[in-house]
Amino acid sequence: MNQKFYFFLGVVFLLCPTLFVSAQVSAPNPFGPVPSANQLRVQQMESYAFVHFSLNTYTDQSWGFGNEDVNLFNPKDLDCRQWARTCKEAGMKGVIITAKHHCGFCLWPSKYTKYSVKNSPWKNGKGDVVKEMAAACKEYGLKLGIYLSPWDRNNPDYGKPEYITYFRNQLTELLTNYGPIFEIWFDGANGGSGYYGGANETRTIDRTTYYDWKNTYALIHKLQPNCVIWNDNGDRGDLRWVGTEAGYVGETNWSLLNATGDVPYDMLHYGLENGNAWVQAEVNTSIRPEWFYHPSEDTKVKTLPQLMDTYYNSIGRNATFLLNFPIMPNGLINGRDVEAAREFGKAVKDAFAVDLAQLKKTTASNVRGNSNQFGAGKAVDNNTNTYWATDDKVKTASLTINLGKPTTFNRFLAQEYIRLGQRVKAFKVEALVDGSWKDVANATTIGYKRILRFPSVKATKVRLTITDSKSSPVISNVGIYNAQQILTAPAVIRDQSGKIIITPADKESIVYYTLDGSTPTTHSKKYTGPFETVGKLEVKALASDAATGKSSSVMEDKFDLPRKDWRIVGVDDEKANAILDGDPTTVWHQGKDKKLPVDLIIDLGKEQSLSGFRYLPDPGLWGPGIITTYQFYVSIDNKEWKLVDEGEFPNIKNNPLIQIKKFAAVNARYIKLRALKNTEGNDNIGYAEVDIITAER
Ligand code: FUL
Repeated sequence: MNQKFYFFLGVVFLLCPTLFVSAQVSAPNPFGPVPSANQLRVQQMESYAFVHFSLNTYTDQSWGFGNEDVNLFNPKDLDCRQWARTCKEAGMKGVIITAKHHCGFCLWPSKYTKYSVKNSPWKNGKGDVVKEMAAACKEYGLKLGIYLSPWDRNNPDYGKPEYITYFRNQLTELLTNYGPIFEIWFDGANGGSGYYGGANETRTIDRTTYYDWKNTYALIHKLQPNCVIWNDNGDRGDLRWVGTEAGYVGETNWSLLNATGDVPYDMLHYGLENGNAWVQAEVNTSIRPEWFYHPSEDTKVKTLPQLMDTYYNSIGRNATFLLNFPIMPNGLINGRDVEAAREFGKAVKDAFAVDLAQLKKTTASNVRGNSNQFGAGKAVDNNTNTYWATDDKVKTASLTINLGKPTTFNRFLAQEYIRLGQRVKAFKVEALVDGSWKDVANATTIGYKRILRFPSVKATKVRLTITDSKSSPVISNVGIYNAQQILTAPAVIRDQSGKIIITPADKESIVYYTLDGSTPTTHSKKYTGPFETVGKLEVKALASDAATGKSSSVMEDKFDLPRKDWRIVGVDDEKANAILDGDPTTVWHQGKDKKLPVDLIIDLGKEQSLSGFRYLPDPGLWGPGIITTYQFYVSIDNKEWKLVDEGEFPNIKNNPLIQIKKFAAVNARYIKLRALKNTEGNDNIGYAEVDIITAER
């Protein structure tokens, strides 16, 4: 080699020392548990759908008892392609179908039971919904998942060892005949009353041991090596439930748990910072209040702001998002749900269409070994396989993105390179506004993805500072967005006296409403404050932004007679009126001295014709004292009581919705809601609201 060449090498060496150092810098070692390839694949899917369809669809129930007639199942227009199209338009990457819900009815012609589509009138018993779903998924490029309820209220062997063979036989059918399955879902509701082949009894099992999960998992791994397991039966799967079906996970969300031991609610919700197993969070919720289709919920389809909130509170908090679509008796998703899904898919796309940080000049307070390979630019290079990393000992560090000119934004997104573990414990975002740094947001964990929302800021630079981390931070992506504002529909309540109170989410917007069932517009009556009403009532309201003229979706609510003259009997606690104030967020719990059965007696002030009641439980996560088994009595004189209804509130623990129970019309002045059992197995009984349904005269 000649001298010139050595001279050239020397110059390069002097000018670009980092080039030479970088060759020797090794990547950070993984820290703590890391996701498996299957877990990572599902986390990267971000959102996927549920479809709930079974005999419940035809009986207007949430949980079937197991004795419902198979002849009810006869969808006239079943079209799994419509379901797949809807999921696709919502931006979902897969669909999990309720192949078998708790009632035991199978949507596929299982060889092992008569209780399936093969004995229904649909397609003369020749149909297979799972097969049609699998074909539709393939056509639309979606992955297929299976919900197979371990609890089977129809099977005569449920509770005996024989049922486990049956359960595994069904699992084998589903995991062999329908192509690749990305996720299998084992619901936690297990054991209790049921038909059980005619026994009509209550059967109790230990859900942690009865199913012999170890061998069931081995079967799944053998048949579908790429399938993840969701299991809420005290046994760890690949993903965890987040402790609520309301559509959010904790703001702090570790993808970790311990491999063994109990998982209390708070751990489901927040994960476990120092857990020894990777069990990522999956937020499951329905596009309507309930999982199965109920015509009464046609006006309760989640609005765009509600769906966007769920998006930010799941995907934006390091979880995957599982959104349910109930199927109607005709075999289709209702048009309102289709529209909501479409709007949602579009709004997410629009919000994240332009990443203002991408390829912008970015610097960092520390770069691993000063190597370009781990430089600040790797966080804005639109490639989540590369990352900004710091030296091993560094636990606080910052990254500054130069936007070049004053730029308006209201979202900040960050991602850790989780193949090396979840590390960040706390971080903040600041913006350089008119030459000085201003705090924009503070948060805790990042994980696979974290998105922060805040009021619009106009700044030239943005700084992410990791303020605390379990190990040196490894950030694969940072994004800055200016998402469109979406107006939220107002909340409507009717207080005890009968006053209607309408509250817009944004105090500056104007509310318009109607009381005659018509759809409100900006020409309808303007809301100027609470107003008195009498009798049964339907209120529809929207919020409108004066500046842009844009309107929210419409909030609709129906109210029975006002509860003006109602009085809670035998209770000397003013707070008890929370039950009657119309406000779903105020709650009251019976005193600690009470032992089950616990009664709530209400004097309605005068005799009325009653045909049902409503119970809204305390929606809180901690010790809400939700009633699961009840009796409902009425009386003319508060002495002689008549039992008019009794039973269970299905799935009320996971989904604490308003419960509506109807009975044959009866005259009464007093009502008594008797709690026989609660969700916590103790005597704590709480209520947000109790109301009656008066009979039409
Ligand atoms: C719950 C079930 O009991 C509901 O019916 C529904 O299937 C939901 C996804 O899981 O625990």
